[in-house]
Parts: sequence; C-alpha cells; structure tokens
Amino acid sequence: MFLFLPEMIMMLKKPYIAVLSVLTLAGCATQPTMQPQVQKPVRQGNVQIEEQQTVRVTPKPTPPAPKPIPTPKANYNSFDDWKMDFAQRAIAQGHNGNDVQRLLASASLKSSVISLDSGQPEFSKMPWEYADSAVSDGRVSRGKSKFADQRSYLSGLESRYGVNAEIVAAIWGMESSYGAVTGSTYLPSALASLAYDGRRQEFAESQLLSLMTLLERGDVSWSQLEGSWAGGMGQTQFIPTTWLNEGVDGDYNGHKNPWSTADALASTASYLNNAGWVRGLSPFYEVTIPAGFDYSKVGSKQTAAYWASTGIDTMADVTLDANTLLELWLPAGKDGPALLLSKNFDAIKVYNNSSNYALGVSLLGRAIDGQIGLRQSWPRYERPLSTSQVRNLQERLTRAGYDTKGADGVIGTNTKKAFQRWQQDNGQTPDGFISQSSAASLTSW
Ligand SMILES: [Ca+2]
Repeated sequence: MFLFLPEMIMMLKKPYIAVLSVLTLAGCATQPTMQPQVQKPVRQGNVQIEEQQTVRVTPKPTPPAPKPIPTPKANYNSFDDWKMDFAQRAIAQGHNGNDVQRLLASASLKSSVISLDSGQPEFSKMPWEYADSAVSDGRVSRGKSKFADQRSYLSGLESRYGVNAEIVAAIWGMESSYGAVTGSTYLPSALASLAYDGRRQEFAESQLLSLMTLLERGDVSWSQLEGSWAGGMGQTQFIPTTWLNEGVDGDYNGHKNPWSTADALASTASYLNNAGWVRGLSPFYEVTIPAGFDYSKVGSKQTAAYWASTGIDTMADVTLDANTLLELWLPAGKDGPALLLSKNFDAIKVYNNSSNYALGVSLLGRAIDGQIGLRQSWPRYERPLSTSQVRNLQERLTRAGYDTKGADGVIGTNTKKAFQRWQQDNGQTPDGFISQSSAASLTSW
C-alpha cells in the first residue's frame, strides 16, 4: 500500500527535497515553494556572482580566430574520397593531422556494419521476451557474484551519486555481461563505414571526432579500439561523444578509460545522476488496478496521491512524497503487470531510449540484489505483429483519424497512443497494448 510522508517530515528528508524542487519548477506543486538547495552561479556579462555572493571580475576571453570548417561533400565516389573529405574537416576543427591520417588509414569499409545498421527485425518483440533475456539464469548468477565483488565500490558510488548500486551493476550486466563482452569490432572501421554509408553520417562523424579527442587526451589508447559495431566502448558501452561529456575517472589515475571497471561504473552512476536520478525512488512500483478503472489514464503522469485516489495500490508497502509524479505503464496490457514508473525509470532510458530496456535493467537489478521481481505474470499467449502488419496498422489508424505520426513498422509511443484512442472508440479496454488479438480488426485485409 501507499504510505505518504507527512509534510513536515518530508521537508526534513533530503532525498525528497529534490523531488519537491523539480515539482516546483514544473509548476505542479501545491506545497509551499522551496528554494533549490544549491544556487548555480549567475552570469551577468563578464561578472560572475557565486553562491557565497563573492563577486569576481573575469577578463573577457579572446575569441579564437574564426576558422572556416568545410561542409561535407554531397556525394562520395569512394570510401577513400570520404576519408579525404573527412580528414580535411577534422583537421580544420583542430585535430592533429598525423593522428587523423593514422586513424583513417587503419579504418576499412565494413559492409556487415552497414547491413546491421539498416536491418529491421521481422517481428516486434513482446515485453516478456526482453524481460526474460535480461534476467536469464546466467546473467543473474554471474551478476550476483560480480555485484558481491564490487559491492563496496558500488556503495561508495551510491553515496556519491545517489544511484542504486544494483542498478549500476545491472547496466554493467546488460551492456557487457559485467565486463566479459565489450565488443570486438574495430571502432574506427565501424564508425567510418557508418559515416560513408551516409544514412547516419553526422552521428558517425561526430563519434569519430570524439574518439580522436579521447585518443589525444590519452583516455583511450591506440591499442584499445575495439567495441560494438554501433560505437559502444568498454564495460558499460558508452559511445565516444557521451564518454567525452560524461566519462568519470573513478580510480583517480588521471585518465577516464571506458575499459576500466572503476571508471566505467563511476561514469554510469554519474550519467544517471546527471539524467535526473532521484535518490531513494525505485524505477518502478508494481501496482494492482481496481475494477472499473478508467484505462484512458494509462500512459499519463499523475501524482502518487492521485493514483491512490483512483484505487490503484502498490503491491508492497511504499513510502512516498504524495506529490511524486508517476506514469502508469501496462507493458502487456490489462492482463499483464501494471507499473507506476518514477523519474528514475526515465533516467535509465537516457542510456538506451527504450522502456523495455529500462524494465530489463530494473528487473536485473532486483534479481542480483535478491529482491522480488514482478508478481503478476505475463499474458504469454498473446502474439506480436510482424513489421509489415505494424506498418499496415499505422496506415489504417492514421487514415481513420488516429495519427501515428508516420508508418515505420515500429511500435512507438505515438502508435500506442493512437491505438489506445482507437480502442476507446471501438469498444476495447483502452490499454494501448498491440497484439494479434487486440489489433485483429485493423490488420486483416
Ligand atoms: Ca581512471
């Protein structure tokens, strides 16, 4: 059941202050306005006012002489043609010419990377397929032992960044099987191939430029350039641009190395903290839905107090600030588990923008920490749609006035919302769950 914190106690408890200030910023709080605990420096011209109200006048930085950066060519005759064009642009952005040549000379065109990038699965996956794979016996048993090995280091990270130790360990498990599988694709070849292919040129080129910077900084060594075909590096598979911005030197050896366990785990904790992690909240709370519930609320974000007022209840006792915003998610519709997602569920998605991924991470974290997983079973008799059926469904929904914002064959938020509104108008429980049975009348010719 829900247990709500009395207001006065809540205001004394630090973890909840962060929630309150977020609510205040969002304009949703009915509580007295509280000032954020840390005042950020305010910039006014070239005078910086710091939180202690000391005023420091800093000299205006001299802007560097503008260097025109050539724009990419519209078409390339060959992989070498792209390399020459990219080298010019990399050098114009300040990278060392010898290093750029060395990196590009080592890169070869990998058609396998391009086909992996453009491939699409034949069937959409059901949520339990992701969950089953996340908490497979092997991943959980290895995780328990790896979690025990790193327990004290991860607890230190939890005190520092607020992110649950088992969640950081679970991301480590999902991304590289706890450091055992960090990828064996030569990153310069993978990224150069994606850039030359053109579909994701801008993304791949910015990864290559960040990789150059990491090599120049000595964070990554020239002998250590193997990762995933999509650019993931090291134990928690950050892509180069993210590592450049978010990497942390966890073992204080002066370098931020994605292949170092300490650096990778610290960076993951820090990254989730920067993504808005709120200390003390679980990523999700499993709940029961009362009879007569208004399913049009599925997918909406409401306060914990509001959900409690509808008769929704948590399966375990949960103590929360009544104003905590939670989103109701039924990953497999009305006959499967019902979850209230917190801000921390969204924070995990910064890693990989997929609710199934965030659910997998959360469940793996619970499993390796010995906590209970989901209590409600999945409706495993439901069958997924093929990619072409999804496209067909999207076209039909859009034609019928339920805009799916495109027909790409992938079930995303827009498609689920459109389907939910169609269900509401067509006599189905509007839970937004798309399966062969719920979508039958829309996918058959
Ligand atoms: Ca380090």
